[in-house]
Amino acid sequence: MSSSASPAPPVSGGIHPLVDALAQRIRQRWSELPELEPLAIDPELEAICGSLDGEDLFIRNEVHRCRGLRKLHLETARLGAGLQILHCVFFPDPRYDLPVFGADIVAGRGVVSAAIVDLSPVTEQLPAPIEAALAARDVGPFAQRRELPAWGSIFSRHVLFVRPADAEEEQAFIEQVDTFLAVLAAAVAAAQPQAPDDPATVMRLEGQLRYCKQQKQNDKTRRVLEKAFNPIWADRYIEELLFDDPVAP
Ligand code: BLA
Repeated sequence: MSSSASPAPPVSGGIHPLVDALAQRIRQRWSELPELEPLAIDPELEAICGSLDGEDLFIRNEVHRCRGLRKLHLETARLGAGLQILHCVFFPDPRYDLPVFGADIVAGRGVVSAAIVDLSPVTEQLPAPIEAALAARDVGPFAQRRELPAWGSIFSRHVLFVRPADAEEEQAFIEQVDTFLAVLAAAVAAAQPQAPDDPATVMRLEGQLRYCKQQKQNDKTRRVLEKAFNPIWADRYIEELLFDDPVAP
């Protein structure tokens, strides 16, 4: 199911090898999606550079869309005090019966404290073929699983939330993300759109709105962005780029 593993590239500009390797894998996977095209992004948000307490600060944002997914967002960032982040969310077009793909890595001073991946339902349950494929997967070797915060009720029962113990577990995490993306790609290939005013579409739009609302309760994200930039900027960034409310198709 996974593609051939390439060796982790050297640390470049202070990017953690796991962040870099996972970003490469995600880009490779999205390049295989149907009708992939870049979305316009405010140049002020595309590449952000600065410094904080003498540390380099940067954010790189890439945004695409494809058939079935309204927004594919990948952010790689270094946000002071050695904090490195990979943030990735694929938001479905609500006309399609598809879940939200999300992945997040937080690394500080070379140690990955949080690695999470999920295909999250926007209705009561994941679509049956996705549920079956995730249930059948090899769940990996991870020794240190982490407990979800309360707002994490949006995630599926297959969510993987770990602190990778070593390079081997970091590689295993990449393969897990790859599996989730392959399961999503198969669902995208099979999905057929429903009408914008179909009750199922409307329900999925509401589910996606709920997903965004819950994610915005993650104070840890907000705090880091407020410290690196400022509260007004952080709020705009979260509301307009990270978890903007979906509009009706
Ligand atoms: C946790 N997210 C965190 C933490 C930080 C950030 C600093 C605490 C690290 C830790 O608990 O070890 C920061 N994450 C960011 C920032 C961005 C980011 C600044 O993405 C973006 C600019 N978060 C997401 C997505 C998911 C996610 C898409 O953005 C999951 C799909 C999950 N992050 C997530 C979870 C935690 C976390 C579950 C743990 C929260 C907790 O334990 O309270």
